[in-house]
Amino acid sequence: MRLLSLLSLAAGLTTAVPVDNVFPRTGKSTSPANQTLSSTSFNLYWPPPIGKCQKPLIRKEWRQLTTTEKKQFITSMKCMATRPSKAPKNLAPGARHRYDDFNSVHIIMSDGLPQKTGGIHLVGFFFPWHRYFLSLFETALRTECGWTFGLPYWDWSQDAISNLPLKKWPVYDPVTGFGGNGPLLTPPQNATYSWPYLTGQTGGGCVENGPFQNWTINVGPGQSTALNTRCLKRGLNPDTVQWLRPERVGRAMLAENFTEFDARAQAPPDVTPETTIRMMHAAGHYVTGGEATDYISSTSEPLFWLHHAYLDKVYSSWQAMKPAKRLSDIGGPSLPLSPESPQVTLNTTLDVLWEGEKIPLSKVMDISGNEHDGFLCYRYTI
Ligand SMILES: [Cu+2]
Repeated sequence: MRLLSLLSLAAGLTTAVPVDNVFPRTGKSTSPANQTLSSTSFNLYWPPPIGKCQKPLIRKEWRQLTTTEKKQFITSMKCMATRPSKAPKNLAPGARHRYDDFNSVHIIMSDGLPQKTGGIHLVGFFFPWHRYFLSLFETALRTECGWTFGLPYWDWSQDAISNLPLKKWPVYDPVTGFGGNGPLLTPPQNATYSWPYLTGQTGGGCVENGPFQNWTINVGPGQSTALNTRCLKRGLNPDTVQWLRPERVGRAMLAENFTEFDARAQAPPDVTPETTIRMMHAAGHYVTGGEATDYISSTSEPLFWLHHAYLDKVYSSWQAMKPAKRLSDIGGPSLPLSPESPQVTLNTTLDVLWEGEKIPLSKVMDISGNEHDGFLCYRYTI
């Protein structure tokens, strides 16, 4: 019965989806004209290097890195927590190292969610803002901490159908991954700004193995950037796996316009705590649990970057299906939980504080930097 309903769901999604295409800027198509999306392996495809992005940085899935590359990446990530902070003391008094700096930008820019007065979540520029933020972190890893590739991504949809228990997921491997769970806390505890809905997490305490066992976070939780030195907490949560299945990704990929895509990937317009947690963006944080469930300082969790890189991969793949339209399609509210607030446009400003220039959103619409006078130049592996 279960299998049957799954198959019928898959059948619904594998219906041929006309993909008008493709890359009018080159006049050549590199993808099949009648591409279809399947629930388990929709074919993501990319333009060849074009225009000014001739040598894109390649962002690979975590499993595609060699063991040596995985170790190098973790070393670079940990290096960020050894380089001295450059953040202005008045804005991030607790920041001690470069990782704290990025965490502080996310914390400060998330401010306003509880009061609905601002922030980078549950707004129409959620995807572009995080895209810009990730590219700056990727640059810092490369220029300050010796990483030589693109930011890796974590395709959790592969894990979600692997039938492996969470502790066996490659990203949680203590030797070749980011390490595993913390001990179970009784009673279970939520991170400061978790939405109220959080059951099922199996840990909650400081991570007990792997490279981030002695990870030191100095800012957060929640909205504070005052000094608060602490460990990284995790509470792996198997209840969230159902919301990370490939069907969820496929459903977002089938969205006709950006606001629909955003509603399927991030949050529906009538968002509530209960609906949010079932969306793949939040579920990809909640599966790791602990600090990752803090909407404001979820950046404390190193897997933040790999999770968001995958979301960005899905977003850019969706754009690549109809680039003529989707590299300019944006919308949604400018204030969180406020559908009546002014709509986001290509001119909406993206602010990353001291980590980079304020830019119009249009500049990050195209990951190959050709449209809207962009500057990004990377692509994802399939
Ligand atoms: Cu965020």
